[in-house]
Amino acid sequence: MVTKTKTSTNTQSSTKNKTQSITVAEISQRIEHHLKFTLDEQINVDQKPAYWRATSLALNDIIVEKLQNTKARQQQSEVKSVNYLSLEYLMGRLLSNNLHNLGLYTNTEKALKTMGFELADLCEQGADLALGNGGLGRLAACFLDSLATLDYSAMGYGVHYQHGLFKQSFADGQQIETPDMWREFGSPWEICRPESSQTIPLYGHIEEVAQANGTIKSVWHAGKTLKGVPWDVPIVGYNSDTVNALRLWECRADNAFDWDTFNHGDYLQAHQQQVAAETVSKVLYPNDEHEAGKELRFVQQYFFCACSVQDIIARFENQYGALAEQSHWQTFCEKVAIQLNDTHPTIAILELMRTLIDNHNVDWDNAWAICQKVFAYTNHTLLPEALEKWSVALFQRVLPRHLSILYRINEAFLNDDVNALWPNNDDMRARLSLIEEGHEPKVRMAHLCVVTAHRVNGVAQIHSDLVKQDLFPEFDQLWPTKLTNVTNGITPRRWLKACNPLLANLLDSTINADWAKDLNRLSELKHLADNADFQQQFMAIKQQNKIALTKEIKKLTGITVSPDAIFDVQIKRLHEYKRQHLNLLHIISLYRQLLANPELDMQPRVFIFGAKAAPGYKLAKEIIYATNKVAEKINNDIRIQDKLKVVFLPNYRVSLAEKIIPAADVSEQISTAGKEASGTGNMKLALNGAVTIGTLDGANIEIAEEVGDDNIFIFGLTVDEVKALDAQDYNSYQYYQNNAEIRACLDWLDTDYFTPGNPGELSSIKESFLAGGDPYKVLADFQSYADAQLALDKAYRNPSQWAKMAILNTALMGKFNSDRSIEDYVQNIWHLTVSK
Ligand code: OX2
Repeated sequence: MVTKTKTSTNTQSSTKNKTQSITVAEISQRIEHHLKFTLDEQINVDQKPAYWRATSLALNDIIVEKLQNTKARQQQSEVKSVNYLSLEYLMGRLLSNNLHNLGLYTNTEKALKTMGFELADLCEQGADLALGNGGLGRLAACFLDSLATLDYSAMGYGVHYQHGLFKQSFADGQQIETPDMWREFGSPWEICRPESSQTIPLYGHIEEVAQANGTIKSVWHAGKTLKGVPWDVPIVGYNSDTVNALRLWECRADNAFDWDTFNHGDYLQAHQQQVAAETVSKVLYPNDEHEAGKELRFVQQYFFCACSVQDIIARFENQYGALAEQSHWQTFCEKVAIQLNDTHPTIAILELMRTLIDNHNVDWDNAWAICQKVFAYTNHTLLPEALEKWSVALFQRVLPRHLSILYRINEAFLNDDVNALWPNNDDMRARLSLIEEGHEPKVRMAHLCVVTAHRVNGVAQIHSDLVKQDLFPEFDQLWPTKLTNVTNGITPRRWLKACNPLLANLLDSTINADWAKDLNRLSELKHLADNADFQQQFMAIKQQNKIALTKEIKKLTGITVSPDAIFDVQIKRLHEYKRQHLNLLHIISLYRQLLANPELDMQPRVFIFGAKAAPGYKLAKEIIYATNKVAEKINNDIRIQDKLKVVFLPNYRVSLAEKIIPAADVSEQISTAGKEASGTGNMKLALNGAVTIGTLDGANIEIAEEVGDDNIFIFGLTVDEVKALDAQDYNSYQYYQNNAEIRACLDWLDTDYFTPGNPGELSSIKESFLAGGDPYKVLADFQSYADAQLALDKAYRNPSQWAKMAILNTALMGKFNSDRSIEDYVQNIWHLTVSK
């Protein structure tokens, strides 16, 4: 194999210490330079946005240099690289994190002080990059951080949404959505790469053309083309030599095609084409774990996959020379891994097949072998409504060539693999087929992923077990080593070092190691868990963080809460399976008890919620409304003497999570067992010393294994018990009839107590539990949850017992470092080597 060109560099020596040695004066100079020459601002203008931008640009200069060095080094060492394909990235803000990861936070803080600014304050100016919905998108962001930190060569691929996840506000308790404008005035963190633009064909028809050698070749005549323009966001590793990139595709009209050929002279019509093309990357679909099956979403997914696959090939050819010979593709498999983050990027499989066969003349068997070696797939959910299926008719119209390839894959799969294990078994063929037959035939995207990928992983042990047992048992029989587990993780850089500086300082002075890289070192805190002095320091920090959050709550909602109360936090997307309404029901029950007995012996508690509901998810929005209405009543009821407060913080997002998590005492992880694949908020909260109240679901199980039964409050049905209830036809009415507390709370919702003058406004919640059948077993778990809450209240009132629990939670989260997850992927799936 001939290597094209090897860039000669002198970047072999480590640059990590170089950035750390950038002085305060140098940083000031760089900021002033951008104020003057990039932003045309007078120096010392008292203007936070300008200083935020200048600081970000100054930092970006340093980062881009490191990015270039990284690229040269990775090229030279010819290491394998992973391409992470994800429709979602919840990056949050970048300034503070990039500074921490480069070791420049303190010096920049000093530089800005001399200019009259607080760095922490300036960081608040940045918009969140909210290019995702929830856990799946945040996981992708944590993984990019870890890949760069561990010096792996990686490219994140995503969509450059003009509008990320909508902004949420409340009007009389109802959720209002407005567009997110994260780059209204541009973003200092992105670099446009016009030279890597892509032209993407779609629609049209296929022509079967006879070849000179007697074979038939399918030629796709596209009806339209789109242009993909890449924007790179640098991903800075923590205390490492590496800056990788997140490449986000923006969709534009393809001028050469639409503008000239078709619309010659018709300027306005051509402009329409432009507008239509731009809608493809205009908005992030705000559905979390629910697929709506809209054509625009399908085109968005395809556009993204096609741009990314073409770019992966172009980058490979750029380094190793044009992919002319068959043998060269062997190298491609050795150098390229592609990870599909859920089924959203599945079309990448068909796009690579198409490109290999149609554009590079690779024969079918070789093309298929390459795809099987390159692709791996992560499953994030068992919920049937989230498993993507696209109508065959839509596929046929938009991607006729891809559909014909899919049919051929299916034929080979059914006739060879399925038939070998289950000969002439029509039932099994129908069950496993890539096509779901019926009134409207559909393509099962997850089946295509499993059939192609060399590894399929779930995201927590129990979830991966259920993927094998319940979701894909036949696939597991067919390929016993394909299905595997990689337990999720979170980056301790953002989720402790940057967001909780007080605790980070305590850890720095207690642990003689870079715990933010080697999180297992936190286990050294174990022997201090009983130490009165350490307990006092640890809890004093929690108290300070609570005071800070108290101020934020006041600012955002006007509600006054006491930092002496238990801060009980449930922050995640709003979904029935996550059971915010179980939490609400318990709050209503506590309120009832307090009204009956205002002297009730309990620690005052503030229940804090943060959650966005998908705009089309009616019941989720009703749960938000109900929580806000119950909160309004409780917060203004002087009879209960501030023992109970309920706060629903608007516009929950990464940057708000960073303020809530350090202040949390209690972490609510209360999904119905078997429904939450992993959860990652549970890990962030525990790492910051919150004690979990949770079900035996997702990663809660592994958190419980790490911290031990004494340091977590587990309640509720197990997965097997949930299944047993379903098998015997779960009857939620029984719980309503037999449990007086449940009955009283639900009946209360029918009155106008919480919605004066408007009885019945909250009845839909009660109805979902009764007539609706309570699909997520809220009533079945209620008593067990209330009992666990009582035990938790008691534990909190023993300060040294609680402090010990909190410390042990922080101490024992080492496993949930996303660096560990990445090393698992590297060992079992990607087989990368470090580029040093
Ligand atoms: C989420 C899962 O619901 C959550 O349990 C998991 O922690 C997260 O992905 C990261 O793995 N959309 N979001 C998810 O799954 C899907 C589909």
